[in-house]
Amino acid sequence: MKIDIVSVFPEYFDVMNLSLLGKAQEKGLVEVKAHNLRDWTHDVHHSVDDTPVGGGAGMVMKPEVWAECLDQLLGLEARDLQAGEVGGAIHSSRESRQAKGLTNAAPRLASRSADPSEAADHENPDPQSDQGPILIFPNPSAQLFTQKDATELSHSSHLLFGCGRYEGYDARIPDYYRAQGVQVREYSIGDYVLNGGEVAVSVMLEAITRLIPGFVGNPDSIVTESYTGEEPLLEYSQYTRPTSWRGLEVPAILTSGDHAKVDRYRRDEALERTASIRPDLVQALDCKRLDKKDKAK
Ligand code: 6GU
Repeated sequence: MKIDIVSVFPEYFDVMNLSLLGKAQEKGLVEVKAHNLRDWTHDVHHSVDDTPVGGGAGMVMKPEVWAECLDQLLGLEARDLQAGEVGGAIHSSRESRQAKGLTNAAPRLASRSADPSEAADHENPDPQSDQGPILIFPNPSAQLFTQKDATELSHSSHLLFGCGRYEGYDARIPDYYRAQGVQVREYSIGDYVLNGGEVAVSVMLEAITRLIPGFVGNPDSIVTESYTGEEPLLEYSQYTRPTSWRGLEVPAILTSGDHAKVDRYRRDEALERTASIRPDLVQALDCKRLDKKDKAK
């Protein structure tokens, strides 16, 4: 997987050479490259932002600088869109969302979508079908990044992250690249505000890359964990030896050697914990997947 990151603080990503991600780079599983957005400026001040049109506080990242950078990294020619290419308007956001439905799905280039069965499908990612680079913008006002997104993106061969700082980036940037047939995603990592996208990209990258086959030593360790699979529940509590420690005992069932009972105990604990801490996840469970003993709860 090729990973390009664009930021005004590319040094943030020096840590990508450490730990498991560093090992994965040595193994050739991933190749991470952080670029400095200011390398694509032409003025003496290397400015990347300007005041918001319509007024208000803060600064907004300029579209021209971003586009010169992204065109180069994506291998695209600059061009002016014709009226109608972005949901009936060159303007971003509300008009285009209303025209297309609020979605991260991109209109795909004809050359990339010759086979309609290969259409981008969040429900059923196909590791075999490579749909070209995916352009990802961290944005606190976007949809929430989830384990499902991480799983889908882990099958991609090229991810390009554009880190915004300050009050954000000109909303025409993602619209323009969608109209160019690029798959564009915008994600928030949670309901809180960070100073910029760098930390959010680090979080998303860690969630995505650890799912690449061969990245984690024991692949079993990532299939039972929280948020994973058909039925995302919080994980049950884990214990190790000694079974008796400072007056606290490991639940007796776990030392019984009865695997069916252990599985039942762990599932009950996961369900109870999830219902208490994340009732939204329990509500989202497919009732058909719950067994009779679950329903008795
Ligand atoms: Cl993606 N960016 C910023 N700046 N703040 C955030 C975020 C992203 N997700 C949550 N807060």
